[in-house]
Amino acid sequence: MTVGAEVTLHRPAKPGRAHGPWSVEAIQVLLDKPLMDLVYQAQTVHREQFPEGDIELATLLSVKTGGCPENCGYCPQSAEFDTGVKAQKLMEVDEVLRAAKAAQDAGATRFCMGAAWRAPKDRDVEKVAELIEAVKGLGLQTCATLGMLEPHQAQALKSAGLDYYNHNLDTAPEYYTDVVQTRQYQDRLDTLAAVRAAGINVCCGGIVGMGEEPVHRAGLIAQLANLEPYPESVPINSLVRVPGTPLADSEPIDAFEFVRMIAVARITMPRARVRLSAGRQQLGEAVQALCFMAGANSIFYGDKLLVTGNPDVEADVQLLRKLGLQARRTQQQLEEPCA
Ligand code: SAM
Ligand code: DTB
Ligand code: SF4
Repeated sequence: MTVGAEVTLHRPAKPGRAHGPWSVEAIQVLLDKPLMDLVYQAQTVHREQFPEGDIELATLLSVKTGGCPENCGYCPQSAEFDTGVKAQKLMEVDEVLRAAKAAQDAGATRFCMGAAWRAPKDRDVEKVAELIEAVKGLGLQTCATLGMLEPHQAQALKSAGLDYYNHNLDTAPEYYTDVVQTRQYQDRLDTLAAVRAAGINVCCGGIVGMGEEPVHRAGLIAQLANLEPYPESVPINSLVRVPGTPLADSEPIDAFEFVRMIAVARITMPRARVRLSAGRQQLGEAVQALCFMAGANSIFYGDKLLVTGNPDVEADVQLLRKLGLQARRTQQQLEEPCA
């Protein structure tokens, strides 16, 4: 079932070593493969790189909601769009800690704090540093997504114990200005460089289903896979179409096209946690199973993403059980004697 002449696209991974460069054309060749061949190739890479086969459960919390000055066309938190999201100020440490503890009790190992900022001020970073220290103290991995960062701000977050910084490239450079006009692609790359230089793990991915062409999906993967080194975490989001946002009426992409994006992310970034991210409510269980087959090994876990819904915790626990998949455990959990 293989297509024509096989291009040598899968290079065996050496953890910690950068891959690439990947051309957009080579990625398009992968995306266009017969689905079963592509998923088989991705699953082969996945098994080589993640023999334990576990699924990371990461819980999101919007610690500062709405009123954002940016105009990202997909986002319900932009002040420019009438989406019904009420702006709220930064949450207090004890409230965040309660949410983090509940997430941990439910089985999450990573806790991601999101803020609807274009770029935090230094005093915002100081407050988020307190949140990070508190959450880290529980034994959870910490992740934050706060908008654009200056190098000294990234350093401050690293000193507070931040494990991951999420900052998405969202789409290909050629399609970016169709989606966001208040910042440039290069701004995103600059923040990613500051995060990397501070020694924080990079979580960077994108969104599909925003009206982009297939070449833009290939272009996004090329950008991600050619980062030196490629991100440790790669969220692939399916657009959550929120009424009031400019992209609310986008044509949803075919579910198999979404699976293809997961597979190609796995093949081109073999050691990354590929995150089956926003949009799972619309995907259904069978497509999610196919995404795990294609190499996804992280999900957002909890009844809410930032401001929109996510599958119920109970439904996710059942899904993993039905598929015979284990949730990732922390070092601490692995060391605990079985009850
Ligand atoms: N303000 C920060 C920023 O833009 O980097 C952090 C929060 S922002 C909500 C985090 C990411 O969520 C965005 O980069 C985008 O990729 C994703 N996102 C936002 N709205 C979405 C939607 N409706 N559907 C899918 N993903 C979305
Ligand atoms: C990511 O790539 N997806 C998450 C997380 N990183 C921060 C956010 C998804 C947001 C979906 C719409 C919402 O609830 O605001
Ligand atoms: Fe603001 Fe981030 Fe939403 Fe863009 S994605 S409007 S920067 S919160």
